Amino acid sequence: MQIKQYIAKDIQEALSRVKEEMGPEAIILSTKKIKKGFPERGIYSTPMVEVMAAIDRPIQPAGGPFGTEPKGAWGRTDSPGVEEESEEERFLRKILSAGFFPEFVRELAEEIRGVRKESRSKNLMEVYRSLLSWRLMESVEVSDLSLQGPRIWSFIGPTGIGKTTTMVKLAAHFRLRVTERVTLITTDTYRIGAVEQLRQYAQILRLPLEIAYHPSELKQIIEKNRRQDLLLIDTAGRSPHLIQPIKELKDFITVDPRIENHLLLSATTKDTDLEWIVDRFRLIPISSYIFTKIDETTHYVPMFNQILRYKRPLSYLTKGQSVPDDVEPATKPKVANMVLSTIPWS
Ligand SMILES: Nc1nc2c(ncn2[C@@H]2O[C@H](COP(=O)(O)OP(=O)(O)OP(=O)(O)O)[C@@H](O)[C@H]2O)c(=O)[nH]1
Ligand SMILES: [Mg+2]
Repeated sequence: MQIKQYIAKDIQEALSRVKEEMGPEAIILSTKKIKKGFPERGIYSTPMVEVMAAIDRPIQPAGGPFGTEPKGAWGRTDSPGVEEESEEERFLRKILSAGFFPEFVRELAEEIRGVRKESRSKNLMEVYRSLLSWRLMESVEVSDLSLQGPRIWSFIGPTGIGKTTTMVKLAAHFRLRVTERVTLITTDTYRIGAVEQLRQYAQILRLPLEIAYHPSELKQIIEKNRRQDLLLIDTAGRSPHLIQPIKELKDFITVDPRIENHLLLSATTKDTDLEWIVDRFRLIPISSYIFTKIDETTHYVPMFNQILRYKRPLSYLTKGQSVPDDVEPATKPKVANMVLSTIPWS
C-alpha cells in the first residue's frame, strides 16, 4: 500500500494527478485546503489543496507541474524505481489494508508524524502500535452495566443474531451472581417455538417469564414488575430489508422511556452491511451495541468501524453458544486487543 500527498492549485487538478499516477482504483483518504509557500520563488501563503490518496501497489513516479510532493513518509518522488519503505509507511499500509476508516487512518498518520519527530525510540513500529492501541481505546465507549436502580434492557436486531441466547446468558449471570429479582419478558410471539424455548430456560433458572402480545401488555408487565432489579425483554428478529416490522418493534419498546435497547450485531457481518443494518435500526433509540459471534471471526475492524461510524457504547461481547459462560462485558483494553490482533504485524 502506497500513500501519497498531492498538493495542487485546486481539487480538480489534484484529483487528475491522482488519477494519472495511481489510476482509477486509487482511494482518496482526505482532502483539505492548505496554504503553501515557495520562498525560493518569492511566493508565500498561496491557497492550495492537499489530497491524500492510497493505492495497493507501487506508484510510478511522475513530476507534477508544481513538483511539490514531499520526501519521506507520504511517498517519495526524488528517485525512480522501487524504494525502501519507511517504518511509518509500513505501519500505515498495514492498518489501511486492515480496512480501517480512511479518516481514522488520516488522523493517526498526523499523530504519527508528530511522534516520529519526537521519539528517540529505535523501535518506531512498537511506538506506532502503542499509539494505535491508545487511539482504539479512546474511540470505544463502554456501557455502565451496574444494577443501581431497576434496569430494563431489550435485545433487538436482525434474525438469528443471538438475541435470545444472549438474554438468557445474562439472565443466568445476574440470577446466579447478582440478584434473584430478574424477570424475563418476551415479545417474540412471531416465531414458532420461541416462547417455548424461553419458557424452558426460565424454568431451569427459576425465573418468571412474561409474554407481551401487544405494546399495551408490555407496559402493564413493566409496571407489575417495578420492584424487580432487572427486566430483560426478548424481541423477534427483524430483517433490515423491511421497515414495517422495525416500526412495529419500535411500538413495543418505546412504551416506557426507561427501556434501554441493546442492538445486537454479529462480528462476522461485513462492514457495509453493518452500516446498513444500523441505519435501519436507528429508527429505534439505540442505547448500546452488543457484538455476538466474536468466536466466528478473527477480523474485528468492521466492528470497530461501526462503533466509530455511529457512536454508541459497547455493552457486551458474546463468544460462543454456551449458556451462561460465553458472554463478557466489553472493556476498552479487550476491544483494543481484539482489533490489534486482526492486523498481521510480521
Ligand atoms: N458461535 C456463536 N453462536 C452463537 C452466539 N450467540 C448465539 N449463537 C447461536 O446462534 C443461533 C441463533 O441464536 P438465537 O439466540 O436463537 O438468535 P436470535 O437472534 O434470538 O434469533 P431469532 O429470534 O430467530 O431472530 C443459535 O444457534 C445460538 O446458539 C455466539 O456468540 N457465538
Ligand atoms: Mg430469538
